[in-house]
Amino acid sequence: MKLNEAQLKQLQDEGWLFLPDYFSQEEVDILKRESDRLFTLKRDEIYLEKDGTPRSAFAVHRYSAIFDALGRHPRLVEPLMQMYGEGVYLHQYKINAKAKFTGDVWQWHQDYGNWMEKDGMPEPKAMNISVFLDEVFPFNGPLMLIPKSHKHGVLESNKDSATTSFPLYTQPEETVERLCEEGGLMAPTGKPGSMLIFNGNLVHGSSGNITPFPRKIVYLSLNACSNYIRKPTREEWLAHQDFAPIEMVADDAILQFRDEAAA
Ligand SMILES: O=C(O)CCC(=O)C(=O)O
Repeated sequence: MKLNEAQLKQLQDEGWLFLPDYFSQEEVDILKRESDRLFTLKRDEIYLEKDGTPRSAFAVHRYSAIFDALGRHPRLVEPLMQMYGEGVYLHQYKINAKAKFTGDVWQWHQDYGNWMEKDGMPEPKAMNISVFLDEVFPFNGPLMLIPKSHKHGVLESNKDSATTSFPLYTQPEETVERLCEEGGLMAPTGKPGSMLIFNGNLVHGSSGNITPFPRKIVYLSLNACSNYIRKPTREEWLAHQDFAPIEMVADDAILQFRDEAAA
């Protein structure tokens, strides 16, 4: 799937693009069921909240054929190839599960600042493309984005790295305040199957979830192949080192798993 001129302009100017109903309910049901299964596994790539509820499952293409297919899906891969004019590879791939009642915050940060400093990514030629697995409401810890903040490039960050998740360089409160005065703040909400793309330099974060509505989002961080990381310092599941261009699957690839998902 290719983006049209207006969508490309929105991404360039605002740093994000939201497309509701991008995957069908049947596709989402297959993905959701599989994500529930993955969070029962005990693996180093699966992180839990303090109380043991699911937090993030990284590198899901390595242990799930269904998520491998999603990571090669043309509706996710083609827009990024279109933007960069070359093949892209998976830099990071995760499902973030913000559990009902206890789902914790993600501090304000820029992804590219982390990819540059921790992984040695030369240029901001990488973006996040995500799919909602649950309905995202204004109240169950939606991802919040500061529009236009990507235009500032890599911002000075807090280097202490301690967060409620894996170590990340975060943004100081005064920077967030200034950027929000300039660009406002928005949180895309919508049905399962909605898709969100956002620039690697866009400042984002999310608050806790004290509602009875869980909020699972899948994130692919796709990097242009020529922009492969030069100095990886983190666990491989946080910054992959298979720099070969993604080989795409057919558009109906998720639906091929319908019988498996029903079993
Ligand atoms: O899922 C969220 O709310 C935020 C996730 C995020 O920013 C990250 O994993 O880098």
